Amino acid sequence: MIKIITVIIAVLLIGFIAWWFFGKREQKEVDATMNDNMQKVTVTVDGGYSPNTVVLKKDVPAEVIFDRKDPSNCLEKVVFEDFGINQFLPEKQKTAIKIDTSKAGEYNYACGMNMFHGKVIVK
Ligand SMILES: [Cu+2]
Repeated sequence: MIKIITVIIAVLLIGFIAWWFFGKREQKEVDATMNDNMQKVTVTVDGGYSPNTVVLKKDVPAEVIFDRKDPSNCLEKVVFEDFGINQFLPEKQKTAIKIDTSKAGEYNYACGMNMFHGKVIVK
């Protein structure tokens, strides 16, 4: 009987963890807006990245502005491996990061510990 209860609890726990990591984060795509011949889009950093995916136009200078509201040092850095960017984001501030839009593609980024992920799509 104890074994069955243990198994049930383990399954519930695994289900909860899976939901926490994969289910909760909404996956919405947002297009950048044009402003002075530049496209800009703001990503709120608060328990993850929102919106999770931003879409940029190819060959138009672009900035992704990270608005860090989260106090945890987990999200204090944003890393774009493809661009060699490892940028510190001061808390309660907006940090603009220039993105190279010369090549179409999907570029993933993550927090410094590779726990939270977001994506920039250039097309
Ligand atoms: Cu982290």
